[in-house]
Amino acid sequence: MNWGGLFGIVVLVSVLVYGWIALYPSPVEVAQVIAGTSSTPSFIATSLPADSRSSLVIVSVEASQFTYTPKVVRVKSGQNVTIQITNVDTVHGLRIPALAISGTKSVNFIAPAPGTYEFSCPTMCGSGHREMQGTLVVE
Ligand SMILES: [Cu+2]
Repeated sequence: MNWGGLFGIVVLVSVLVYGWIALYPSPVEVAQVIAGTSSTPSFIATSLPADSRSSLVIVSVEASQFTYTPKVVRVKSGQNVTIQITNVDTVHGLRIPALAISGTKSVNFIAPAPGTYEFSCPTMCGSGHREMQGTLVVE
């Protein structure tokens, strides 16, 4: 029997188990962070400045011939944004050329640097198709 090898394995397993218990987030912590109710998420690198952590934002936009409601969508830089598109009459969608994204039901993106980004309809939807424009304002 190699007692030195056995001792090494016991020490290694102990360190791994301790590390897992000490570092692994509990389901409650995960839920608090997802819900945004945790002020100090212990398992996220706490050295990150608060504003660099992306938060989930869902924005609803209605698309109809030939406009968007609302026509202006405001988000904050760094936010993880999903724009959900409700097509009222026919298939429209939303395209943001500056971000190289397009979708007919939803688009998801990390809000870029502050500024204004035009969006428009990616689907030929009728005579007023070219009028379907809006603005994403990133603050
Ligand atoms: Cu269109």
